[in-house]
Amino acid sequence: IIQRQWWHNAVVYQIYPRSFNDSNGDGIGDIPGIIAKLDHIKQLGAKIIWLSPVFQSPMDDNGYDISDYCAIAPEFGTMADMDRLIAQAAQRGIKIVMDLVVNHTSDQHPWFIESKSSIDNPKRDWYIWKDAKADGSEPNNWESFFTPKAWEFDVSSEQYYLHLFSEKQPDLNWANPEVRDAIYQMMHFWLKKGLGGFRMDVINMIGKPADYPDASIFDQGVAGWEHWANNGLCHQYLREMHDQVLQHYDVLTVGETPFTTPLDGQFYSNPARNELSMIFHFEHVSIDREEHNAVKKDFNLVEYKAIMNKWQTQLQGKGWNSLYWSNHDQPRPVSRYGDDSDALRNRSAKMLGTVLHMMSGTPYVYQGEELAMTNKTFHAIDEFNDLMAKFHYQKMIARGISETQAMDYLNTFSRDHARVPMQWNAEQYAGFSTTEPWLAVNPNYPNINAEVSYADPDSVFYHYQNLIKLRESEAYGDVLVYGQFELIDPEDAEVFAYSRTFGNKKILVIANFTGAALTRHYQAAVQQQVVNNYSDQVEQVQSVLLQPYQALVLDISSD
Ligand code: ISL
Ligand code: CA
Repeated sequence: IIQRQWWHNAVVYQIYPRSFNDSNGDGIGDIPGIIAKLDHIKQLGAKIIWLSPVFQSPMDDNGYDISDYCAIAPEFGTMADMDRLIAQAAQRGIKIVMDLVVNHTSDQHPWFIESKSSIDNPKRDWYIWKDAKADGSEPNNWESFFTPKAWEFDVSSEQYYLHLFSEKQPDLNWANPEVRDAIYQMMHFWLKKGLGGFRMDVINMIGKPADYPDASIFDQGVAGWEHWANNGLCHQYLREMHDQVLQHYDVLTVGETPFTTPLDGQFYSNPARNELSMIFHFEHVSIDREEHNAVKKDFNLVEYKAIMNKWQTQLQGKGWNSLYWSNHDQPRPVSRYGDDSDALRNRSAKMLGTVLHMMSGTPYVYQGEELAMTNKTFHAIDEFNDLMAKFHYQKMIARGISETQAMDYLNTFSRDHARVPMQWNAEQYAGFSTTEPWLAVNPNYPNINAEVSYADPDSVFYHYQNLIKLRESEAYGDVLVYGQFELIDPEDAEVFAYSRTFGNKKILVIANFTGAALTRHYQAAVQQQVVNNYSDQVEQVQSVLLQPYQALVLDISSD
Protein backbone atom coordinates (compact mmCIF):
# COMPACT_ATOMS: atom_id res chain seq x y z
CA ILE A 1 0.00 0.00 0.00
CA ILE A 2 1.05 3.49 -0.88
CA GLN A 3 2.00 5.90 1.93
CA ARG A 4 -1.08 7.69 3.32
CA GLN A 5 -1.55 11.34 2.42
CA TRP A 6 -4.06 13.89 3.72
CA TRP A 7 -5.55 14.32 0.25
CA HIS A 8 -6.25 10.61 -0.25
CA ASN A 9 -9.64 10.50 1.44
CA ALA A 10 -10.58 14.14 0.88
CA VAL A 11 -12.99 15.36 -1.78
CA VAL A 12 -12.26 18.47 -3.84
CA TYR A 13 -14.95 21.01 -4.71
CA GLN A 14 -14.19 23.13 -7.77
CA ILE A 15 -15.30 26.75 -7.91
CA TYR A 16 -15.43 28.79 -11.11
CA PRO A 17 -15.33 32.21 -9.42
CA ARG A 18 -17.04 34.15 -12.19
CA SER A 19 -20.14 31.94 -11.89
CA PHE A 20 -20.33 31.07 -8.19
CA ASN A 21 -21.74 34.00 -6.22
CA ASP A 22 -21.79 37.76 -6.82
CA SER A 23 -21.50 39.78 -3.61
CA ASN A 24 -21.60 43.34 -4.97
CA GLY A 25 -24.24 43.28 -7.66
CA ASP A 26 -22.08 43.74 -10.75
CA GLY A 27 -23.22 40.46 -12.28
CA ILE A 28 -19.84 38.77 -11.81
CA GLY A 29 -19.06 36.22 -9.11
CA ASP A 30 -16.28 37.27 -6.72
CA ILE A 31 -14.15 36.22 -3.74
CA PRO A 32 -16.36 37.81 -1.02
CA GLY A 33 -19.22 35.92 -2.69
CA ILE A 34 -17.29 32.67 -2.22
CA ILE A 35 -16.60 33.48 1.44
CA ALA A 36 -20.32 34.00 1.98
CA LYS A 37 -21.01 30.48 0.69
CA LEU A 38 -18.24 28.54 2.44
CA ASP A 39 -20.79 26.86 4.68
CA HIS A 40 -22.38 25.28 1.60
CA ILE A 41 -19.11 23.48 0.93
CA LYS A 42 -18.51 22.68 4.55
CA GLN A 43 -21.98 21.16 4.79
CA LEU A 44 -21.33 19.10 1.69
CA GLY A 45 -18.17 17.82 3.35
CA ALA A 46 -15.47 18.72 0.81
CA LYS A 47 -12.14 19.45 2.52
CA ILE A 48 -10.46 21.13 -0.43
CA ILE A 49 -11.55 23.89 -2.79
CA TRP A 50 -9.94 24.18 -6.21
CA LEU A 51 -10.41 27.75 -7.26
CA SER A 52 -10.22 28.44 -11.00
CA PRO A 53 -8.01 31.50 -11.69
CA VAL A 54 -8.70 34.74 -9.79
CA PHE A 55 -5.50 36.51 -10.91
CA GLN A 56 -5.30 39.76 -12.84
CA SER A 57 -6.34 39.07 -16.40
CA PRO A 58 -7.85 40.67 -19.51
CA MET A 59 -10.29 37.70 -19.34
CA ASP A 60 -9.94 36.63 -22.96
CA ASP A 61 -10.28 33.06 -21.62
CA ASN A 62 -11.97 34.03 -18.33
CA GLY A 63 -8.79 34.17 -16.29
CA TYR A 64 -6.76 31.42 -17.97
CA ASP A 65 -4.86 34.33 -19.55
CA ILE A 66 -2.97 35.89 -16.64
CA SER A 67 -1.31 39.32 -16.76
CA ASP A 68 -0.07 39.39 -13.14
CA TYR A 69 0.36 36.19 -11.12
CA CYS A 70 0.65 38.07 -7.82
CA ALA A 71 -2.40 40.31 -8.12
CA ILE A 72 -6.13 39.56 -7.89
CA ALA A 73 -8.43 40.62 -10.75
CA PRO A 74 -10.39 43.67 -9.49
CA GLU A 75 -13.73 42.13 -10.51
CA PHE A 76 -12.97 39.22 -8.17
CA GLY A 77 -11.75 41.34 -5.24
CA THR A 78 -8.46 42.19 -3.56
CA MET A 79 -5.47 40.36 -2.11
CA ALA A 80 -7.01 41.04 1.32
CA ASP A 81 -10.16 39.20 0.18
CA MET A 82 -8.02 36.29 -0.99
CA ASP A 83 -6.19 36.14 2.35
CA ARG A 84 -9.55 36.24 4.11
CA LEU A 85 -10.83 33.39 1.94
CA ILE A 86 -7.84 31.23 2.84
CA ALA A 87 -8.31 32.00 6.56
CA GLN A 88 -12.10 31.57 6.57
CA ALA A 89 -11.81 28.28 4.71
CA ALA A 90 -9.12 27.08 7.15
CA GLN A 91 -11.48 27.82 10.04
CA ARG A 92 -13.86 25.32 8.47
CA GLY A 93 -11.15 22.72 7.88
CA ILE A 94 -11.00 23.48 4.16
CA LYS A 95 -7.81 24.08 2.18
CA ILE A 96 -7.62 26.21 -0.96
CA VAL A 97 -5.94 24.89 -4.08
CA MET A 98 -5.25 27.55 -6.68
CA ASP A 99 -4.94 27.23 -10.44
CA LEU A 100 -1.37 27.44 -11.73
CA VAL A 101 -1.52 28.54 -15.36
CA VAL A 102 2.08 28.59 -16.50
CA ASN A 103 2.16 27.01 -19.93
CA HIS A 104 1.23 30.48 -21.15
CA THR A 105 0.53 34.00 -19.90
CA SER A 106 -1.72 36.72 -21.23
CA ASP A 107 -0.30 38.80 -24.09
CA GLN A 108 -0.84 41.70 -21.65
CA HIS A 109 1.59 40.27 -19.10
CA PRO A 110 4.53 42.72 -18.74
CA TRP A 111 6.86 39.80 -19.60
CA PHE A 112 5.24 39.41 -23.00
CA ILE A 113 4.94 43.14 -23.63
CA GLU A 114 8.71 43.39 -23.09
CA SER A 115 9.40 40.25 -25.04
CA LYS A 116 7.45 41.52 -28.00
CA SER A 117 9.02 44.99 -27.91
CA SER A 118 12.18 43.99 -29.83
CA ILE A 119 14.32 41.05 -30.91
CA ASP A 120 17.12 42.02 -28.52
CA ASN A 121 14.98 42.70 -25.46
CA PRO A 122 16.29 40.67 -22.48
CA LYS A 123 12.87 38.99 -22.18
CA ARG A 124 12.68 38.06 -25.89
CA ASP A 125 13.61 34.49 -25.07
CA TRP A 126 10.96 34.20 -22.31
CA TYR A 127 8.48 33.26 -25.04
CA ILE A 128 8.84 31.15 -28.18
CA TRP A 129 9.78 33.31 -31.15
CA LYS A 130 10.74 31.80 -34.50
CA ASP A 131 11.49 32.99 -38.00
CA ALA A 132 9.14 32.16 -40.82
CA LYS A 133 10.06 29.31 -43.13
CA ALA A 134 11.84 30.35 -46.34
CA ASP A 135 8.48 30.72 -48.11
CA GLY A 136 7.20 33.05 -45.37
CA SER A 137 4.89 30.47 -43.83
CA GLU A 138 4.64 29.46 -40.16
CA PRO A 139 7.70 27.89 -38.48
CA ASN A 140 5.87 24.54 -38.41
CA ASN A 141 2.42 23.05 -38.99
CA TRP A 142 1.22 22.89 -35.37
CA GLU A 143 -2.41 23.70 -34.62
CA SER A 144 -3.88 25.50 -31.62
CA PHE A 145 -6.82 24.55 -29.38
CA PHE A 146 -8.59 27.87 -30.02
CA THR A 147 -7.38 29.06 -33.45
CA PRO A 148 -6.48 27.26 -36.67
CA LYS A 149 -2.72 27.72 -36.29
CA ALA A 150 -0.42 27.79 -33.28
CA TRP A 151 1.72 30.66 -34.61
CA GLU A 152 0.94 34.37 -34.72
CA PHE A 153 3.02 36.75 -36.83
CA ASP A 154 4.30 39.92 -35.19
CA VAL A 155 4.65 42.52 -37.94
CA SER A 156 7.04 44.83 -36.12
CA SER A 157 9.71 42.23 -35.32
CA GLU A 158 8.89 39.97 -38.30
CA GLN A 159 8.84 36.78 -36.27
CA TYR A 160 6.15 34.34 -35.19
CA TYR A 161 5.30 33.48 -31.56
CA LEU A 162 3.80 30.20 -30.40
CA HIS A 163 0.37 29.96 -28.75
CA LEU A 164 -1.17 26.53 -28.16
CA PHE A 165 -4.33 28.34 -27.01
CA SER A 166 -5.62 31.78 -28.13
CA GLU A 167 -3.29 34.34 -29.73
CA LYS A 168 -3.75 36.25 -26.48
CA GLN A 169 -2.18 33.32 -24.59
CA PRO A 170 1.46 33.16 -25.77
CA ASP A 171 3.38 30.06 -24.57
CA LEU A 172 6.19 30.65 -22.10
CA ASN A 173 9.61 29.29 -23.01
CA TRP A 174 10.32 26.77 -20.26
CA ALA A 175 13.71 26.03 -21.81
CA ASN A 176 14.83 29.37 -20.38
CA PRO A 177 15.94 28.88 -16.72
CA GLU A 178 15.00 32.50 -15.90
CA VAL A 179 11.39 31.72 -16.77
CA ARG A 180 11.36 28.63 -14.59
CA ASP A 181 12.93 30.53 -11.72
CA ALA A 182 10.35 33.34 -11.96
CA ILE A 183 7.55 30.77 -11.82
CA TYR A 184 9.07 28.97 -8.83
CA GLN A 185 9.37 32.28 -6.94
CA MET A 186 5.75 33.03 -7.70
CA MET A 187 4.72 29.58 -6.43
CA HIS A 188 6.57 30.22 -3.14
CA PHE A 189 4.72 33.55 -2.82
CA TRP A 190 1.37 31.73 -2.89
CA LEU A 191 2.33 28.60 -0.96
CA LYS A 192 3.65 30.73 1.90
CA LYS A 193 0.10 31.99 2.37
CA GLY A 194 -0.84 28.47 3.42
CA LEU A 195 -2.38 27.15 0.22
CA GLY A 196 -3.35 23.50 0.00
CA GLY A 197 -1.68 23.15 -3.37
CA PHE A 198 -2.07 23.76 -7.08
CA ARG A 199 -4.13 22.47 -9.97
CA MET A 200 -1.73 22.88 -12.88
CA ASP A 201 -3.29 23.95 -16.15
CA VAL A 202 -2.11 21.93 -19.20
CA ILE A 203 1.13 21.27 -17.34
CA ASN A 204 2.01 18.37 -19.63
CA MET A 205 2.56 20.84 -22.48
CA ILE A 206 5.43 22.87 -20.97
CA GLY A 207 8.23 20.83 -22.61
CA LYS A 208 8.76 21.90 -26.21
CA PRO A 209 11.42 20.04 -28.21
CA ALA A 210 14.27 22.34 -29.20
CA ASP A 211 13.92 21.63 -32.94
CA TYR A 212 10.17 22.37 -33.24
CA PRO A 213 9.49 19.57 -35.75
CA ASP A 214 6.40 19.37 -37.94
CA ALA A 215 3.47 17.28 -36.77
CA SER A 216 2.70 14.12 -38.71
CA ILE A 217 -0.39 12.90 -36.82
CA PHE A 218 -3.53 14.76 -37.86
CA ASP A 219 -6.43 12.59 -36.79
CA GLN A 220 -6.06 12.50 -33.00
CA GLY A 221 -6.59 16.08 -31.88
CA VAL A 222 -4.61 19.32 -32.08
CA ALA A 223 -1.75 18.65 -34.51
CA GLY A 224 1.63 18.84 -32.81
CA TRP A 225 0.68 17.10 -29.57
CA GLU A 226 3.01 14.19 -30.34
CA HIS A 227 5.86 16.68 -29.80
CA TRP A 228 4.68 18.85 -26.92
CA ALA A 229 2.60 16.50 -24.74
CA ASN A 230 4.16 14.44 -21.93
CA ASN A 231 7.71 14.55 -23.25
CA GLY A 232 10.92 14.00 -21.29
CA LEU A 233 11.49 17.73 -20.86
CA CYS A 234 8.12 18.12 -19.16
CA HIS A 235 9.02 15.45 -16.60
CA GLN A 236 12.43 17.03 -16.07
CA TYR A 237 10.87 20.47 -15.39
CA LEU A 238 8.37 18.93 -12.97
CA ARG A 239 11.11 17.20 -11.01
CA GLU A 240 12.97 20.50 -10.85
CA MET A 241 9.77 22.24 -9.67
CA HIS A 242 9.40 19.60 -6.99
CA ASP A 243 12.97 20.08 -5.88
CA GLN A 244 12.87 23.89 -5.92
CA VAL A 245 9.37 24.39 -4.56
CA LEU A 246 6.97 21.56 -3.83
CA GLN A 247 9.14 19.42 -1.55
CA HIS A 248 9.04 22.24 1.01
CA TYR A 249 5.25 22.07 1.47
CA ASP A 250 2.76 19.30 2.23
CA VAL A 251 0.43 20.00 -0.70
CA LEU A 252 -1.86 18.43 -3.25
CA THR A 253 -0.80 18.90 -6.86
CA VAL A 254 -2.97 17.84 -9.76
CA GLY A 255 -1.81 18.20 -13.32
CA GLU A 256 -4.33 18.82 -16.07
CA THR A 257 -3.00 16.52 -18.77
CA PRO A 258 -4.85 15.80 -22.01
CA PHE A 259 -3.33 13.03 -24.19
CA THR A 260 -2.34 10.79 -21.25
CA THR A 261 -2.45 7.02 -20.78
CA PRO A 262 -2.20 5.12 -17.47
CA LEU A 263 1.54 4.75 -18.05
CA ASP A 264 1.84 8.55 -18.23
CA GLY A 265 -0.30 8.54 -15.09
CA GLN A 266 2.36 6.48 -13.32
CA PHE A 267 5.12 8.73 -14.60
CA TYR A 268 3.43 11.83 -13.16
CA SER A 269 1.98 10.45 -9.94
CA ASN A 270 4.25 7.70 -8.66
CA PRO A 271 5.44 9.22 -5.36
CA ALA A 272 8.98 7.94 -5.90
CA ARG A 273 9.32 10.08 -9.05
CA ASN A 274 8.79 13.38 -7.18
CA GLU A 275 6.54 15.00 -9.75
CA LEU A 276 2.81 15.43 -8.94
CA SER A 277 0.19 13.98 -6.60
CA MET A 278 -2.15 13.04 -9.46
CA ILE A 279 -3.34 14.06 -12.92
CA PHE A 280 -6.61 14.60 -14.77
CA HIS A 281 -6.70 12.34 -17.81
CA PHE A 282 -9.18 12.91 -20.65
CA GLU A 283 -9.90 9.40 -21.88
CA HIS A 284 -13.41 9.06 -20.44
CA VAL A 285 -14.49 12.54 -21.56
CA SER A 286 -13.32 11.75 -25.09
CA ILE A 287 -15.60 8.75 -25.65
CA ASP A 288 -18.58 10.72 -26.90
CA ARG A 289 -16.83 13.27 -29.10
CA GLU A 290 -13.83 14.20 -31.13
CA GLU A 291 -13.34 17.47 -29.40
CA HIS A 292 -10.90 19.14 -31.76
CA ASN A 293 -13.10 18.47 -34.78
CA ALA A 294 -16.32 19.20 -32.89
CA VAL A 295 -17.82 15.85 -33.82
CA LYS A 296 -20.35 13.98 -31.66
CA LYS A 297 -19.99 10.26 -31.03
CA ASP A 298 -22.13 7.84 -29.03
CA PHE A 299 -21.30 7.27 -25.39
CA ASN A 300 -20.52 3.63 -24.89
CA LEU A 301 -20.57 2.20 -21.37
CA VAL A 302 -18.35 -0.76 -22.27
CA GLU A 303 -15.67 1.66 -23.41
CA TYR A 304 -16.12 3.81 -20.30
CA LYS A 305 -15.67 0.76 -18.08
CA ALA A 306 -12.58 -0.37 -19.97
CA ILE A 307 -11.01 3.07 -19.52
CA MET A 308 -11.78 3.30 -15.81
CA ASN A 309 -10.65 -0.28 -15.30
CA LYS A 310 -7.23 0.31 -16.81
CA TRP A 311 -6.64 3.52 -14.82
CA GLN A 312 -7.91 1.95 -11.58
CA THR A 313 -5.80 -1.17 -11.89
CA GLN A 314 -2.65 0.25 -13.46
CA LEU A 315 -2.27 3.01 -10.87
CA GLN A 316 -3.00 0.72 -7.91
CA GLY A 317 0.03 1.06 -5.63
CA LYS A 318 1.94 2.86 -8.40
CA GLY A 319 0.37 6.29 -8.46
CA TRP A 320 -2.88 8.02 -7.65
CA ASN A 321 -6.08 8.69 -9.60
CA SER A 322 -8.24 11.76 -9.76
CA LEU A 323 -11.92 11.07 -10.37
CA TYR A 324 -14.20 13.51 -12.18
CA TRP A 325 -17.33 13.70 -14.26
CA SER A 326 -17.07 17.37 -15.00
CA ASN A 327 -15.30 20.67 -14.56
CA HIS A 328 -15.52 24.20 -16.04
CA ASP A 329 -14.66 22.82 -19.51
CA GLN A 330 -17.22 20.02 -19.63
CA PRO A 331 -20.99 19.84 -20.02
CA ARG A 332 -23.19 18.89 -17.06
CA PRO A 333 -22.87 15.18 -16.24
CA VAL A 334 -26.56 14.56 -15.56
CA SER A 335 -27.38 15.82 -19.07
CA ARG A 336 -24.44 14.04 -20.65
CA TYR A 337 -24.38 10.60 -19.01
CA GLY A 338 -27.67 10.48 -17.12
CA ASP A 339 -31.21 11.68 -17.80
CA ASP A 340 -32.04 15.30 -17.01
CA SER A 341 -35.84 14.89 -17.33
CA ASP A 342 -37.88 15.75 -14.22
CA ALA A 343 -38.60 12.05 -13.67
CA LEU A 344 -35.02 10.77 -13.65
CA ARG A 345 -32.74 13.71 -13.02
CA ASN A 346 -32.14 13.17 -9.31
CA ARG A 347 -32.01 9.41 -9.66
CA SER A 348 -29.41 9.45 -12.42
CA ALA A 349 -27.34 12.21 -10.80
CA LYS A 350 -27.09 10.13 -7.63
CA MET A 351 -26.12 7.07 -9.65
CA LEU A 352 -23.32 8.99 -11.37
CA GLY A 353 -22.05 10.38 -8.07
CA THR A 354 -22.11 6.92 -6.51
CA VAL A 355 -20.06 5.13 -9.17
CA LEU A 356 -17.49 7.91 -9.19
CA HIS A 357 -17.05 8.27 -5.44
CA MET A 358 -16.72 4.53 -4.81
CA MET A 359 -13.69 4.23 -7.10
CA SER A 360 -10.07 4.61 -6.05
CA GLY A 361 -8.62 8.13 -6.20
CA THR A 362 -9.49 11.67 -5.13
CA PRO A 363 -13.00 12.69 -6.28
CA TYR A 364 -13.70 16.16 -7.66
CA VAL A 365 -17.15 17.79 -7.53
CA TYR A 366 -17.75 20.71 -9.87
CA GLN A 367 -20.00 23.49 -8.55
CA GLY A 368 -23.66 22.68 -9.20
CA GLU A 369 -23.03 18.97 -9.71
CA GLU A 370 -24.20 18.45 -6.11
CA LEU A 371 -27.51 20.10 -7.15
CA ALA A 372 -27.74 18.08 -10.39
CA MET A 373 -27.66 21.28 -12.43
CA THR A 374 -28.27 20.57 -16.12
CA ASN A 375 -27.09 21.79 -19.50
CA LYS A 376 -28.83 24.88 -20.77
CA THR A 377 -30.40 25.35 -24.20
CA PHE A 378 -28.68 28.11 -26.16
CA HIS A 379 -30.70 29.44 -29.09
CA ALA A 380 -28.10 31.36 -31.09
CA ILE A 381 -24.33 31.48 -31.36
CA ASP A 382 -24.15 34.96 -29.83
CA GLU A 383 -25.62 33.63 -26.58
CA PHE A 384 -22.31 31.87 -25.92
CA ASN A 385 -19.46 33.62 -24.15
CA ASP A 386 -16.72 31.02 -24.54
CA LEU A 387 -14.07 31.59 -27.18
CA MET A 388 -13.87 27.86 -27.82
CA ALA A 389 -17.59 27.69 -28.66
CA LYS A 390 -17.05 30.41 -31.24
CA PHE A 391 -14.01 28.69 -32.73
CA HIS A 392 -15.77 25.32 -32.97
CA TYR A 393 -18.84 26.96 -34.49
CA GLN A 394 -16.77 28.56 -37.24
CA LYS A 395 -14.96 25.29 -37.85
CA MET A 396 -18.22 23.41 -38.25
CA ILE A 397 -19.77 26.02 -40.53
CA ALA A 398 -16.59 26.06 -42.66
CA ARG A 399 -16.91 22.29 -42.98
CA GLY A 400 -20.37 22.73 -44.46
CA ILE A 401 -22.42 21.73 -41.42
CA SER A 402 -25.77 23.48 -41.00
CA GLU A 403 -26.25 26.13 -38.32
CA THR A 404 -28.80 23.85 -36.67
CA GLN A 405 -26.32 21.00 -36.46
CA ALA A 406 -23.57 23.28 -35.21
CA MET A 407 -25.86 24.60 -32.48
CA ASP A 408 -26.81 21.04 -31.62
CA TYR A 409 -23.13 20.17 -31.07
CA LEU A 410 -22.64 23.20 -28.84
CA ASN A 411 -25.86 22.53 -26.95
CA THR A 412 -24.34 19.14 -26.13
CA PHE A 413 -20.73 20.10 -25.43
CA SER A 414 -20.17 23.83 -24.95
CA ARG A 415 -18.03 24.78 -21.97
CA ASP A 416 -20.63 27.45 -21.15
CA HIS A 417 -23.02 24.79 -19.77
CA ALA A 418 -20.69 24.62 -16.78
CA ARG A 419 -20.27 28.38 -16.62
CA VAL A 420 -23.84 29.63 -16.30
CA PRO A 421 -24.42 31.02 -12.81
CA MET A 422 -24.74 28.73 -9.81
CA GLN A 423 -28.39 28.27 -8.83
CA TRP A 424 -28.81 29.23 -5.18
CA ASN A 425 -32.54 29.87 -4.86
CA ALA A 426 -35.74 30.73 -6.74
CA GLU A 427 -35.24 34.49 -6.59
CA GLN A 428 -34.44 36.50 -9.71
CA TYR A 429 -31.10 35.53 -11.28
CA ALA A 430 -31.15 32.36 -9.18
CA GLY A 431 -29.87 34.25 -6.12
CA PHE A 432 -26.48 34.47 -7.85
CA SER A 433 -26.67 38.23 -8.28
CA THR A 434 -29.01 41.17 -7.97
CA THR A 435 -28.45 42.21 -11.58
CA GLU A 436 -28.28 40.58 -15.00
CA PRO A 437 -25.31 38.16 -14.76
CA TRP A 438 -22.42 38.11 -17.26
CA LEU A 439 -23.84 34.86 -18.67
CA ALA A 440 -27.60 34.30 -18.52
CA VAL A 441 -28.95 31.86 -15.92
CA ASN A 442 -30.54 28.55 -16.85
CA PRO A 443 -34.34 29.11 -16.77
CA ASN A 444 -34.80 25.91 -14.75
CA TYR A 445 -33.42 27.57 -11.59
CA PRO A 446 -36.81 27.89 -9.79
CA ASN A 447 -36.88 24.06 -9.51
CA ILE A 448 -33.20 23.27 -9.39
CA ASN A 449 -31.32 25.21 -6.73
CA ALA A 450 -29.49 24.92 -3.43
CA GLU A 451 -32.42 26.05 -1.27
CA VAL A 452 -34.68 23.36 -2.71
CA SER A 453 -31.89 20.81 -2.15
CA TYR A 454 -31.36 21.76 1.50
CA ALA A 455 -35.08 21.38 2.19
CA ASP A 456 -35.38 17.92 0.62
CA PRO A 457 -33.85 15.11 2.70
CA ASP A 458 -33.85 13.00 -0.46
CA SER A 459 -31.86 15.50 -2.55
CA VAL A 460 -28.76 14.88 -4.61
CA PHE A 461 -26.95 17.26 -2.23
CA TYR A 462 -27.46 14.96 0.77
CA HIS A 463 -26.60 11.92 -1.34
CA TYR A 464 -23.23 13.51 -2.16
CA GLN A 465 -22.79 14.47 1.48
CA ASN A 466 -23.27 10.82 2.39
CA LEU A 467 -20.79 9.61 -0.27
CA ILE A 468 -18.19 12.06 1.00
CA LYS A 469 -18.72 10.94 4.62
CA LEU A 470 -18.27 7.29 3.65
CA ARG A 471 -14.72 7.93 2.40
CA GLU A 472 -13.81 9.30 5.79
CA SER A 473 -15.70 6.69 7.78
CA GLU A 474 -14.18 4.13 10.11
CA ALA A 475 -16.18 1.33 8.51
CA TYR A 476 -15.61 1.99 4.80
CA GLY A 477 -12.84 4.60 4.55
CA ASP A 478 -9.96 2.21 3.94
CA VAL A 479 -11.75 -0.01 1.47
CA LEU A 480 -12.96 3.01 -0.52
CA VAL A 481 -9.67 4.84 -0.47
CA TYR A 482 -7.17 1.98 -0.70
CA GLY A 483 -9.15 -1.10 -1.76
CA GLN A 484 -8.23 -3.08 -4.85
CA PHE A 485 -10.58 -2.40 -7.78
CA GLU A 486 -12.05 -5.25 -9.79
CA LEU A 487 -14.36 -4.77 -12.76
CA ILE A 488 -17.27 -7.20 -13.06
CA ASP A 489 -18.79 -8.17 -16.43
CA PRO A 490 -16.75 -5.85 -18.70
CA GLU A 491 -19.06 -6.55 -21.67
CA ASP A 492 -22.30 -5.56 -19.93
CA ALA A 493 -23.33 -2.45 -21.87
CA GLU A 494 -26.02 -1.33 -19.41
CA VAL A 495 -24.67 -1.92 -15.93
CA PHE A 496 -21.39 -0.83 -14.36
CA ALA A 497 -20.48 -3.21 -11.53
CA TYR A 498 -17.22 -3.46 -9.64
CA SER A 499 -15.86 -4.52 -6.31
CA ARG A 500 -13.30 -3.00 -3.95
CA THR A 501 -11.32 -5.17 -1.56
CA PHE A 502 -9.16 -4.22 1.40
CA GLY A 503 -8.16 -6.98 3.83
CA ASN A 504 -11.38 -8.76 4.85
CA LYS A 505 -13.51 -5.90 3.73
CA LYS A 506 -15.21 -6.08 0.35
CA ILE A 507 -17.83 -3.89 -1.22
CA LEU A 508 -19.85 -4.36 -4.38
CA VAL A 509 -21.01 -1.39 -6.48
CA ILE A 510 -23.79 -1.93 -9.02
CA ALA A 511 -25.10 0.88 -11.20
CA ASN A 512 -27.77 0.80 -13.87
CA PHE A 513 -26.80 3.31 -16.57
CA THR A 514 -30.16 3.04 -18.35
CA GLY A 515 -33.69 4.31 -17.88
CA ALA A 516 -35.07 0.75 -17.95
CA ALA A 517 -35.49 -1.83 -15.19
CA LEU A 518 -33.01 -4.71 -15.57
CA THR A 519 -32.30 -7.97 -13.80
CA ARG A 520 -28.74 -9.03 -13.03
CA HIS A 521 -27.04 -11.88 -11.18
CA TYR A 522 -23.97 -11.63 -8.95
CA GLN A 523 -22.26 -14.20 -6.80
CA ALA A 524 -21.99 -12.54 -3.43
CA ALA A 525 -23.56 -12.63 0.01
CA VAL A 526 -24.87 -9.25 1.06
CA GLN A 527 -23.96 -8.37 4.66
CA GLN A 528 -25.31 -4.87 4.58
CA GLN A 529 -26.66 -2.25 2.22
CA VAL A 530 -24.39 0.82 2.33
CA VAL A 531 -25.89 3.06 -0.37
CA ASN A 532 -29.06 2.86 -2.43
CA ASN A 533 -30.59 5.70 -4.45
CA TYR A 534 -34.01 3.98 -4.13
CA SER A 535 -35.83 3.27 -0.87
CA ASP A 536 -35.97 -0.53 -1.17
CA GLN A 537 -33.71 -2.78 0.94
CA VAL A 538 -31.49 -5.04 -1.13
CA GLU A 539 -30.71 -8.27 0.71
CA GLN A 540 -29.41 -10.48 -2.08
CA VAL A 541 -27.88 -10.11 -5.53
CA GLN A 542 -28.17 -13.66 -6.86
CA SER A 543 -31.01 -12.18 -8.84
CA VAL A 544 -31.46 -8.47 -8.41
CA LEU A 545 -33.94 -6.18 -10.14
CA LEU A 546 -32.35 -2.84 -10.84
CA GLN A 547 -34.69 0.11 -11.23
CA PRO A 548 -33.89 2.87 -13.80
CA TYR A 549 -30.52 4.42 -12.88
CA GLN A 550 -30.43 2.52 -9.62
CA ALA A 551 -27.09 2.52 -7.82
CA LEU A 552 -26.20 0.16 -4.99
CA VAL A 553 -23.23 -0.12 -2.70
CA LEU A 554 -23.29 -3.37 -0.75
CA ASP A 555 -21.02 -4.71 1.91
CA ILE A 556 -20.13 -8.24 0.79
CA SER A 557 -17.27 -8.89 3.23
CA SER A 558 -16.82 -12.57 3.89
CA ASP A 559 -15.83 -12.62 7.58
O1 ISL B 1 -11.76 22.82 -22.88
C1 ISL B 1 -11.38 21.71 -23.16
C2 ISL B 1 -12.31 20.59 -23.03
O2 ISL B 1 -13.53 20.97 -23.52
C3 ISL B 1 -10.00 21.42 -23.54
O3 ISL B 1 -9.71 21.18 -24.82
C4 ISL B 1 -9.14 22.51 -22.94
O4 ISL B 1 -8.88 23.54 -23.80
C5 ISL B 1 -7.89 21.88 -22.49
O5 ISL B 1 -8.25 20.81 -21.70
C6 ISL B 1 -7.07 22.83 -21.64
O6 ISL B 1 -7.86 23.40 -20.65
C7 ISL B 1 -7.29 24.30 -19.76
O7 ISL B 1 -6.49 25.27 -20.39
C8 ISL B 1 -7.16 26.20 -21.24
C9 ISL B 1 -8.41 26.79 -20.59
O8 ISL B 1 -9.18 27.45 -21.56
C10 ISL B 1 -9.26 25.74 -19.92
O9 ISL B 1 -10.35 26.35 -19.27
C11 ISL B 1 -8.36 25.01 -18.97
O10 ISL B 1 -9.05 24.08 -18.17
C12 ISL B 1 -6.16 27.28 -21.55
O11 ISL B 1 -5.61 27.78 -20.36
CA1 CA C 1 -19.22 40.85 -8.20
